[in-house]
Amino acid sequence: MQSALREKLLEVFTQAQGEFVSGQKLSEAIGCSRTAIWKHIEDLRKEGYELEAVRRKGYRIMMKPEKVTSNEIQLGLATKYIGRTIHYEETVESTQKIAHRLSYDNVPEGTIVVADEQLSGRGRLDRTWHSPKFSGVWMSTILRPRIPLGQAPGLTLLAAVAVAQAIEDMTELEPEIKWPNDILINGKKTVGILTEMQAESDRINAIIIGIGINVNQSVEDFPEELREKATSLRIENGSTLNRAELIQAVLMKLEKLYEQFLSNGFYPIKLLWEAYAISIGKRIIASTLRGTITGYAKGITDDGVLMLEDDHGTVHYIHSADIEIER
Ligand code: BTX
Repeated sequence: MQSALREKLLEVFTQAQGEFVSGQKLSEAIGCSRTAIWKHIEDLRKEGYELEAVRRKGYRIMMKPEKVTSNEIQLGLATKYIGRTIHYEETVESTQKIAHRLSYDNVPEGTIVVADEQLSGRGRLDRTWHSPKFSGVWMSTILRPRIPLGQAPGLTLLAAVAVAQAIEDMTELEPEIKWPNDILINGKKTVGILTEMQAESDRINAIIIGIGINVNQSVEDFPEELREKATSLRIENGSTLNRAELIQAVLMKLEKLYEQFLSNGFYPIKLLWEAYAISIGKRIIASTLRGTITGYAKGITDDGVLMLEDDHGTVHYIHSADIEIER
């Protein structure tokens, strides 16, 4: 929608203070047909505005979308460095992409990139991550740990624990983790985590943790092909959540676990992770870039690598795969 039209329309609704405005009045105020008004209303709905339409009365605004701007996130955020520098944009291609660029520009550790919408949110292996406007947490965090490369997988698992803990604190839900990076609620994918690394030879310059949380989407907000396997906190919890507060909770957990990781290694995090894990101790099918392996998921190593014992008793150490629990 042209932004001038959009602004005008919102202005009329704001002046009406929650009362109905007739289609006629709107079309006069904006200077376009009633059919065009209806189309603009639909566009506003897609942006997260809740508008009620009643025959003969017209339209009224019920709720404006809350944005997750830097101010909202920083107000009351009790972290030392994670989230102290925030790069916010309403709409981006991908927060990961921006975080990579900022990281090369040497922004401080703990800088986060947050958006209200991603046009090409990235999953693993160049898959896409559906990131509609105003309804989720789409965020990337830049960390600069001084650890050997081999310990990096632990950070993906650490991020999953941080998000699971934040969800537990803010809802009645019981998150479960499917190795390595999916958080499921009632068996459906609610969170995706993408960890990417900038390294030179064996020195880590940065680890960029991308977190996508489906927060306030309704079922219809998901594309058809995802409805069976994806869900949002709102769908499962029955109420909307304040996204800025959820981000704060995630950042606080993230910093606490990261500090623990830097001083005591991955082992304490591993224990926390195992308490949420649903894939360990089960027969699973792991699809890796080199092929599929079926077997028994024995556990994870002290660095966060999956140990899978195949039917010949050989243990495979899996760094990256999609796994499915065999039924
Ligand atoms: P993944 O490869 O494990 O998951 C991607 C797959 O999940 C897709 O192929 C699709 O089947 C499904 N999917 C896509 N969108 C959704 C969704 N909203 N909810 C549930 N399932 C979905 C997971 O990759 C890692 C995702 C990280 C996303 C964050 S958002 C902030 C940051 N910026 C960015 O571009 N990516 C990360």
